[in-house]
Amino acid sequence: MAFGKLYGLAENGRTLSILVAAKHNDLELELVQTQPNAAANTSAEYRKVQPLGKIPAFEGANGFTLSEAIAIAIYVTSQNEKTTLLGKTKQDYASIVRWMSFVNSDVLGRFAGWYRPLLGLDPYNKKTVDETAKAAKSALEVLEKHLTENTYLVGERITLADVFAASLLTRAFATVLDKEYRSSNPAVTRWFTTVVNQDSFKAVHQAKFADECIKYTAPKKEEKPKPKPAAPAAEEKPAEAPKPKHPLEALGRPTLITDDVKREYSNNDVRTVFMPWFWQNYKPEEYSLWTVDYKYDSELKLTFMANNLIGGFHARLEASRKYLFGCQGVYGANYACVIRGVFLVRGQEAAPAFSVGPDWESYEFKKLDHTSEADRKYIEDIWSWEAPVTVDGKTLEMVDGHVFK
Ligand SMILES: N[C@@H](CCC(=O)N[C@@H](CS)C(=O)NCC(=O)O)C(=O)O
Repeated sequence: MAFGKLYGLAENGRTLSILVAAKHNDLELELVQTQPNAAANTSAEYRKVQPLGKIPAFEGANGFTLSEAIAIAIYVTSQNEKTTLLGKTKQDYASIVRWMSFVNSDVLGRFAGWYRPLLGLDPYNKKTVDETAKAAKSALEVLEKHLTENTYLVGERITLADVFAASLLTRAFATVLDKEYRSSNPAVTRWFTTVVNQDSFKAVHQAKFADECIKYTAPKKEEKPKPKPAAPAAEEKPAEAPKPKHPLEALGRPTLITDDVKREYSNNDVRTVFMPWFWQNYKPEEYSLWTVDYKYDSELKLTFMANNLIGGFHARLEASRKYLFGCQGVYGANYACVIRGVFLVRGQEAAPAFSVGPDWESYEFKKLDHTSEADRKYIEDIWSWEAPVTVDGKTLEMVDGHVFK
């Protein structure tokens, strides 16, 4: 039987730290998927466990409840009397709490203020983001300095301080702490890499490292699907400068060219002309069809911000432009919206085309079956921008969207 329930999300740093600590001590926790959206987590029952409706929160099998990531992480870890994660001495223990508190209060918020606007999760203001980025890096200098002289945050072996701090930094390393940052901050990079490569950590989360800091892309004035497009670049147009080969180059030139699909889509009524044309010309041996849905809908706030998020995602897919066509839309209302989409993808896998975008793993890809009536209808609904989507039994109308062409 599980020791208790942990309300949160495995991808959320604060939740992750507790899951890793539990794994390290072979303690079973039941993860109750709870989105980090205090505005949505309003039930009186949840508020009894986490008064502000945030995550993480803990509810023991014995009825004991606890909020605050640090407290939960310590409580869960201390269930193993022999744990090494809480240090050897009272000074070790106090130092562990010191680093946990520092990262929870003075580091995580600054990084979130840097990457959240870039990811389109909060409004973007260049000056604020630049200042926050500086503040985030300067907070991390404290760790760089400490870890230049010490292997771990406290003592000579991994403690809860390391597990907790590294967990809270996973999204920063996956988005903004790029290669350049890592090469000029070797100590914090060496430490983070060591901690996330522990078996107990890897069993819960595979850390990612951004090659380049993600960039904010200003949303374009939205093109509705109907207007005539500028003629798309020819499929075989030679690159201006020598660029590294895209893995999908290996598939060769298809008989169905995405530029033709894009042109047909832009120039015709979607339901009555484009879709019949598409089904007639679709080559399942050359392409596949995928739903591309945002994984963290509950983090979405205002619908225009969700739409900016789609715009940024599409802009970051530039290197795969000739291998993709699709639409993604925002459905629902402010504080209750989702992102749903359908893409035509060169090849039979989604990853080679989408992984050029550093935020591609924020999306869930499910292959559609072009021979299934239901899937064909879904594709037509999403591409025509006309139909609502149903999520958890609720009908959500389309608000806005982007066409990737
Ligand atoms: N002091 C709390 C902060 C918890 C917190 O801010 N959680 C974030 C996710 S990491 C959240 O739930 N935010 C939702 C919101 O503010 O709407 C703790 O340390 O556990």
